[in-house]
Amino acid sequence: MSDKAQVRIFGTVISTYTRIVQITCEEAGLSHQTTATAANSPQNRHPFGKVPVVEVDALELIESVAIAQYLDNAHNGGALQPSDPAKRAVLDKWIAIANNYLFPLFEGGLVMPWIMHRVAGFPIDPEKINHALPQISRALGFLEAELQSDGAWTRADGEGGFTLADVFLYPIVRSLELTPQGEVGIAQCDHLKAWLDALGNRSSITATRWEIEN
Ligand SMILES: N[C@@H](CCC(=O)N[C@@H](CS)C(=O)NCC(=O)O)C(=O)O
Repeated sequence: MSDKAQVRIFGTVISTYTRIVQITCEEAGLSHQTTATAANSPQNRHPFGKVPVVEVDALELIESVAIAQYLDNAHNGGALQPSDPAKRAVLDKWIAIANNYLFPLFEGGLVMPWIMHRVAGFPIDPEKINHALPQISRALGFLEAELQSDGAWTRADGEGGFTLADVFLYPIVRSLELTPQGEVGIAQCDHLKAWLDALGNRSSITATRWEIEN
């Protein structure tokens, strides 16, 4: 597949999964353009009302795993994914953990309530936040413990290189850190904080920063 495609991304301005696709484009050296499209708008073509939707190489793609793998395979020589089956299983495990457990927990418990508060002035419901905190705290403890072992996503390629696991996990964990309670929780996890801070300087991450991070 030819290099240097133009990627058109349709997604909300502050969206974890839109950022995941943007980071993948940056890593692959692909130029990309995001058109603000609300998930619940009639313009959104995702059949389940999610963002992003992507146009690239005359394809219309949905679902961030499929999109990120396609961009990396077709335009980046698969550099973000190990080919060895055992290492591949570690990578896929971490992407699944990010999507199935961490994103719903962080997004519903803290990230969305705070975004709605900051952007649209919705009141914060302390009861709802307090209800989510023990589970979020357990999840952060799990990530911290994994980072202290060889099983973490940072070893997904067996060597500690940057992979699609980082691409998925960074925006999910970073959006939690942008909430007051998430910031406190992550500050107590030395390894997780160090990983976030180190990636915070990577060019694909700085190029896709949200305005609320500045
Ligand atoms: N499985 C989808 C998930 C996408 C997703 O949940 N996107 C969020 C924004 S980060 C969304 O569309 N939220 C709107 C909603 O759930 O109503 C993917 O991987 O692309």
